[in-house]
Amino acid sequence: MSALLEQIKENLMKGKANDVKAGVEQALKDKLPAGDILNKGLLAGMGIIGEKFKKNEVYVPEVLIAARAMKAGMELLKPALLAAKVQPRGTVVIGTVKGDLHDIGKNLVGMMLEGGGFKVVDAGINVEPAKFIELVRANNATLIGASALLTTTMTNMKEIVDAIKASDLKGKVKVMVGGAPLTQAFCDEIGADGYAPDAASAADLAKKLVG
Ligand code: B1M
Repeated sequence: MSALLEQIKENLMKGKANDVKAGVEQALKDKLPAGDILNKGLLAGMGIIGEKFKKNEVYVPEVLIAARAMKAGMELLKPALLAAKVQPRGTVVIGTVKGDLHDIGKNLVGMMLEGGGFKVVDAGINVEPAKFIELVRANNATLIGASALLTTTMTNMKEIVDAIKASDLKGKVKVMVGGAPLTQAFCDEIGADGYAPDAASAADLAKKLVG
């Protein structure tokens, strides 16, 4: 692999946003393919951070800093990706469910999904099932990521699953759920398509479900 792409990957893992930007700038000047800069540089670094996060080798702050470096690199790379017609893996609408205002975990999930190559539409917090569906339709998304941090709001996830099943989106859009009080058993009980315990696993699961 190009030493420059390796450098971008390493700098992203260290969260050095300015160095990532400089690396991407240089790679574009050197006419490296935009897809390689994305996959072998930025996404490769974010993937390793995700694995380390799952194993508790790095924590939330390191992930946030790496994600910020990723964002800085992506801003420069976006025009080249569009020109090269590099497609995202898919579009995910993420949000915190109705009645719930916690968004730190949801934001982290969004960053890891972007780091995994997905386009992410962030519906925000306190999101009604109808809003999830509206955004899915508006963005041709194939996955909903619903987050809940309260035992009193996690039950609202079933409404999203039921609303999808009752609509013409049934079979076309999957629902992934997560948040501290959730379990795989709860996911099965409400008929969601998948549960992920943390942000890195959410990106892996999204790839399995629709990637
Ligand atoms: Co709240 N709160 N809070 N709170 N709060 C908890 C969740 C609580 C456990 C604290 C406690 O009592 N020990 C408790 C819930 C109890 C329960 O239901 N079992 C609680 C409560 C009770 C409340 C209020 C009701 C308090 C009150 O007003 N009486 C109130 C509710 C407001 C509402 O939502 N309607 C409330 C309010 C708040 C603040 C606004 C003050 C603030 C939120 C700020 C914000 O998010 N912008 C807040 C905070 C910060 C917390 C704690 C301290 C931290 C949550 C957090 O951000 N964790 C929390 C206690 C705790 O967890 N120690 C607590 C870090 C984050 C990275 O982790 O969100 O779990 P987490 O995300 C993880 C995974 O869960 C997973 O990936 C993430 C990263 O790996 N994940 C997904 C999350 N979403 C996912 C989606 C996926 C996949 C994985 O797929 C789509």
